[in-house]
Amino acid sequence: MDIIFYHPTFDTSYWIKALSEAIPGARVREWKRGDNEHADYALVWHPPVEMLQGRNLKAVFALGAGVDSILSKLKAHPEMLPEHIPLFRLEDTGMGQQMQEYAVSQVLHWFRRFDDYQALKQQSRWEPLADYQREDFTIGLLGAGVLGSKVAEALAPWGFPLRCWSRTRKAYPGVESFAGHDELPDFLKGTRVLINLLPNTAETVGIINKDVLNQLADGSYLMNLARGIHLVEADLLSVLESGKLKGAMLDVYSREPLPVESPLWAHPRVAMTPHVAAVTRPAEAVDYIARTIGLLEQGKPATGQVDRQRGY
Ligand code: NDP
Ligand code: OXD
Repeated sequence: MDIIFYHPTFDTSYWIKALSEAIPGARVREWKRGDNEHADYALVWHPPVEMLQGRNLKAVFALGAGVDSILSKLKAHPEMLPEHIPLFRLEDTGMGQQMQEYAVSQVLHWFRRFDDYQALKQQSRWEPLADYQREDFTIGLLGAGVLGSKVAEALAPWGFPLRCWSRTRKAYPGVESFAGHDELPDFLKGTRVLINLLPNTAETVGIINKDVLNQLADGSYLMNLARGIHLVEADLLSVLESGKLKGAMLDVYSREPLPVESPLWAHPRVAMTPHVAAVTRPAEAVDYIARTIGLLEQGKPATGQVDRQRGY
């Protein structure tokens, strides 16, 4: 079995060695321009069109959870990957735990008013503040798939009211489920902390806008852990300005790296990380890919296949 690998930044030699060890009999090679030799599987991130085009692949694996970049390239170059070739993505593979750490630590930071105490410290002010109450701290998850459900699971023991919004209804214990566009207003009403874990699709672009943010509880918070394109950054700034929103924690941006001239850098109530909320963990990813290739080779069903019509 022949496997080609392409990632613009990963340590390719590590991956080739780990994949060769995990998949008995596999010949794994780094794909380089001009390589048109046979391949059964391709493992990719931001692949050049010629890497995939015209190959009779058994499957392609995206080396991340979001497949928006590959699907948008496919719109412009449908010949790159004909419909009959399945596209898989990484499901969890260690990202769930990282998202849990990120979300829980930031929710607790806001709940314990560490943002306010940090601001008071800047002014050398010793001022105990009133506690927030758990029942006033409803957490709403936009997106309740692999990562959203993991975050809900990690937040549950802390006793905050939890709700999620997705395309289809969920039955996660202790989480109120809202589904579809019609139920979005009810989901937003009373939500104090909005955590975004939606995929980037035609329906979700710009979904976190002024209209949506203004429907949240007063003094609310936003955590964007999914894609920058979900958030209208100018609307975030104006809703922070109005006082409706108290703070935001952003991991993803409309342009990455975030340009130095962005007003987000200097905003005192915007905290930021550089798209590191959950990174691909090589050992777990190799394990998942090896297991999935094993199932495909045996003609058995495997999870993680992207529905290209749905866009995620
Ligand atoms: P999943 O596909 O497992 O979950 C997506 C969720 O969004 C599902 O619950 C789905 O609903 C819901 N959804 C999709 N479209 C709509 C819609 N139009 N209306 C309402 N709900 C919708 O994805 P993951 O949880 O694995 O990942 C989520 C995203 O996180 C990725 O696409 C990626 O962009 C981002 N990500 C960011 C990282 C970072 O470091 N910042 C790292 C990894 C991922 P349903 O369940 O009904 O289908
Ligand atoms: C991903 C990401 O989608 O890193 O995996 O954002």
